Amino acid sequence: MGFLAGKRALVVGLASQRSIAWGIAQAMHREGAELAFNYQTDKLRGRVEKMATELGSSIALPLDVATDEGIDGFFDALSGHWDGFDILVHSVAFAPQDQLGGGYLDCVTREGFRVAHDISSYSFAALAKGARGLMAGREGAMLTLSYLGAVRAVPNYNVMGLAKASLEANVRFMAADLGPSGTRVNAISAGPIKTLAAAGVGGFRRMLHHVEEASPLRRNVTIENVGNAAAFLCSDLAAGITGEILYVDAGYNIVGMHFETPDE
Ligand code: NAD
Ligand code: 0WE
Repeated sequence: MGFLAGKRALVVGLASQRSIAWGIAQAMHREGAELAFNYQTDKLRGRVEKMATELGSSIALPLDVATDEGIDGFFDALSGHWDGFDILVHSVAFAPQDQLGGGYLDCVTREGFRVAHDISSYSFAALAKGARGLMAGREGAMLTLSYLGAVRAVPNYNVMGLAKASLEANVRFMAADLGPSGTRVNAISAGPIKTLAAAGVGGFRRMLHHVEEASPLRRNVTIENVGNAAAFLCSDLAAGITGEILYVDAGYNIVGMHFETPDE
């Protein structure tokens, strides 16, 4: 029996077969969880419904996290399918394109800052507010996805780094708030992976190459690597872990300096 047998997981942020959310959903399905999904736009509906079906789920509902009405309507609709659930996965980030290429101060604007923080950080708390009732009284878990730019200055990541720093603080405040109700809250800080969100980013291939050279494991991570860690963190195997940021990055974040090994 899988280590998520009997658990229901809502996965927010599935867009394609390359999505980190897809790696997470596959691992959770393999371990016996029942799944529900959202799709952000009507354009994504068909694709998300098909992927849901592949994992034995018939629940795919519209949700754009930009408005409270959207979030309220989503949980109303979800409660027609489920009387409660155990796991919330938040795999959502967005900043306007003009925020992500060039020097930080040249790029950052009041509106860019607002949107990045709203969609990439506040939305996690907003979903938790909506999910709270349905998740209460269980040994539940919430999980979000962060990136190293939260704690280091990474070229071009710019205001998204500030939004991820806010998201990581959100994890700690939510963990402290929800712990007494039995809900754990954690994040995975993933290494770079070529997904749709990474597709529009200039120089992404160079970043992947750099991680391959400099990380202790001398490789990039996969959505399967992230998915397995996510399934663990959201399972009772991780019952003692909350408020944590777990790096799934082939060890890249621990390196202070790197020399080529002789055969490289
Ligand atoms: P992705 O494009 O597959 O997923 C991003 C998702 O965000 C999409 O499903 C999109 O629909 C959703 N989204 C954006 N704005 C939304 C809104 N207003 N309402 C609802 N949904 C919205 O890309 P991904 O790389 O799988 O990203 C998932 C998460 O992983 C993000 O938080 C990202 O910051 C994080 N992350 C990605 C990487 C990477 O290199 N790909 C590394 C570390 C962390
Ligand atoms: O969090 C992310 C990507 C988030 C993201 C990506 C886009 C591209 C398209 C947020 N908003 C947008 N808006 C768009 O219009 N990652 C961790 C992947 C990523 O993105 C980078 C990176 C890495 C890594 C951008 C610059 C530098 C590094």
